Amino acid sequence: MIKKVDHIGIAVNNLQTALEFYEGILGIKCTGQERVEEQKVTTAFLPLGDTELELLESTDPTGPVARFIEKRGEGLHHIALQVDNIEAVLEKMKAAGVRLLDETPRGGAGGTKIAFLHPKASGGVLLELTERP
Ligand code: CMX
Repeated sequence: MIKKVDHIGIAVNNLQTALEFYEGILGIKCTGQERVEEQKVTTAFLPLGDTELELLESTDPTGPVARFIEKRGEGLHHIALQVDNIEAVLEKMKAAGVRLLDETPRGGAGGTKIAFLHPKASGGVLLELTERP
């Protein structure tokens, strides 16, 4: 059902400052940035091996990343798991009684379809399901 870790999301106050470390010091090349209105974030993608890091800067103080940073500070925000058929996976989870934040997929960066599970369902880690186009 799950193919691999698609990406790891890291909430940051400022993308440029974070990139000075991730690109400048670690040398992981950023291949693009995208503003995702629905999630109230701008993301920067840093492919790394078979997966990637996704830096997330909030574009709105009411958005999920802004609220996360306000409560917990910058840090690991979510792990995204890649699936082939997100609707089928969501149906299976619904049938199993898993607590979902999204019962139907939403639009994510790069034309992906995404859906989140509640962190209480998965050992305190916010999990995202991602289906790539
Ligand atoms: N990781 C782990 N736990 C988290 C969390 C996170 N990122 N965010 C919140 N929590 C925990 C809180 O600590 C809290 O736990 P306790 O009850 O033990 O204190 C619980 O989840 C509920 O959190 P809350 O603060 O009451 O609720 P919020 O209003 O902050 O909402 C969440 C939290 C996860 C439901 C909300 O952020 C959400 O719907 N997220 C999904 C969308 C999203 O995160 N989008 C940004 C990324 C977009 C992208 O990748 O493109």
